[in-house]
Amino acid sequence: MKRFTNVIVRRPCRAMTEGITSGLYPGKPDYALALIQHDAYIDALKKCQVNVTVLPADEEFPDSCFVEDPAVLTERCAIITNPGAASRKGEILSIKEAVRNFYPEDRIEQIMSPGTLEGGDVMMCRDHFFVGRSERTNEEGISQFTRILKKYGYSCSEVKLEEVLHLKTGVNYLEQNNLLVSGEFTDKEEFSSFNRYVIPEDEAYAANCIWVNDKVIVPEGYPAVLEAVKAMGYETILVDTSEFRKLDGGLSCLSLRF
Ligand code: CIR
Repeated sequence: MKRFTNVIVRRPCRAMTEGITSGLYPGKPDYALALIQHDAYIDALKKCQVNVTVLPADEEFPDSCFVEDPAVLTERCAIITNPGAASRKGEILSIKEAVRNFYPEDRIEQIMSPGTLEGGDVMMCRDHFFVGRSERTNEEGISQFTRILKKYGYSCSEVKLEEVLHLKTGVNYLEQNNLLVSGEFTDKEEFSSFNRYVIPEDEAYAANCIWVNDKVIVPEGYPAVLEAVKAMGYETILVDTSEFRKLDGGLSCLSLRF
């Protein structure tokens, strides 16, 4: 099944070494290696029948390669977010410019202050969106987001986060009702109707896999998750994300898929 036609990514900038990190995965990113890994990520996406738009690095914003956070792109509208992290708020200007190439002006919506929302907290399951209430996404942001989605015929429900950075740090939808769940999301009632694969604790990072047109991109180094995704019947592509992981970034964070 082909759901996505386009993908937007942004090249990592040198300043990524100063990006936000929880320190969960220690070390400073190696910039040269990050560029090589980013190239491999783009190659993987190109194998998934999508057109990849590569935005130039933006040195002003260390975390700007994580393009998933400043926008949520759907089939019917684009929503420019208001990131909860102060150092990331300015990322919305250039992402809006990029989004204008794909959506008419009257279909570009915006989350306004005091509402905050980051795309990493948004998980799209067909016409329903789960949104994480996190340290980056607040109640007001969620209520604006819900109102916007409703206008376009989508529904939305909130998931409270206790431990992880973003919703998709710990749970990801692989279509066909298949869900990867880890940690605090394992027993959540709101996901009980999905076919859930529970990620082993020592592979928690790999809960963040991405489905792109029937292929699943899996981070390198997580054999149990790789086997599980294959057993679900998906063709898999491995990408090493070690340098982005040091900034709490995963596969989904590095692209907007629409
Ligand atoms: C941040 O803390 O904002 C970045 N270092 C990582 C963002 C990861 N994005 C995502 O999960 N969608």
